[in-house]
Amino acid sequence: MMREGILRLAMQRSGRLAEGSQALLMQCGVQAAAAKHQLMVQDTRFGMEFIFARDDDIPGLVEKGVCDLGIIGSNLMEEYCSAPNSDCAALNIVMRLGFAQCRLSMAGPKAQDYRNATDLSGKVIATSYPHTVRQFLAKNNVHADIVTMHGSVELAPQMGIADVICDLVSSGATLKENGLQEWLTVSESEAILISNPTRMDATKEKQLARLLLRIQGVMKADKKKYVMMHLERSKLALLAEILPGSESPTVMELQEGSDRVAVHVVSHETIFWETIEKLKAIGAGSILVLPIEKMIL
Ligand code: PRT
Ligand code: ZN
Repeated sequence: MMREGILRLAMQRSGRLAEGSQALLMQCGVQAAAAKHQLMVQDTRFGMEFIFARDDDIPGLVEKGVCDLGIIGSNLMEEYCSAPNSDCAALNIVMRLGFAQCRLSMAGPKAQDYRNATDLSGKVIATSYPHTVRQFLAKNNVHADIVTMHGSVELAPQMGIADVICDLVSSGATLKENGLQEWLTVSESEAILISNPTRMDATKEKQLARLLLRIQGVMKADKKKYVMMHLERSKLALLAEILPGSESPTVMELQEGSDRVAVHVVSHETIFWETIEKLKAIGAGSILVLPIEKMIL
């Protein structure tokens, strides 16, 4: 079914992807904010529609063409595509979005000593990602049992349901609190934008290109900073080492006509206090570090 009309994106209603998705779209100048119980909203000015759903439903909505785009974690895409009957070929990863980073990892009680995938042999693994785990075991030629749980997976070893768990980890605090130790990363994950290209007409493709240009602009600008300072001309060569990406700074004479010049540069990395200290050490002064909102190259 080719759905006519406005480009429609499915995003998580609430949870770990919701805030990042909202923030990204807002930075793109697209209004996707909804009232508390609203499940659909339109930005008529930009020309896009947003559906708020549980993340688990988003790959299916995009695959069936109910929505043209979706924002999910790449872990969910992996799970969806590992399931026996999914038509994953219809889904396309349009862009990695860089937020909601985490990893799907094996973890076990601290006292036990797990190291490699082969240590899973004959064990019981509790997880919310059974298809991904099944594929991982097959790839490593290991036979183990899988118990599917939809939450509180960390409790499984304590409750005697499983020997190990395979769950998402970001800071590691939850594992620690439950006496578990991470010992093997199955896959890394971040938020991704997915589409179903077979369901999109030329008008929607054009609209998607507009959105992508904005997302790229926001993401490029994200870590970058605009740095301004005064510096002795003879020290300019040292800048590139301290500020990566500052190969071609804009250099301007100062009105008082000294050896010092005004330097403007886009730094490709976050400016930490250590970086400022290094700039001070080569004699830089009047240092200003400004955020960059958009960057279109
Ligand atoms: O209601 P809905 O079905 O939409 O939400 P959900 O409960 O299924 O998902 P949610 O909001 O928890 O996660 C959505 C997505 O966020 C996941 O699919 C991942 O792509 C991403 N993400 C990033 C995470 C985490 N980080 C994360 N830490 N998802 C879950 N966790 C959980 C993890 O399961 C564990 O319980 O957080 C706990 C561990 O966190 P740390 O920081 O203690 O290690
Ligand atoms: Zn979910």
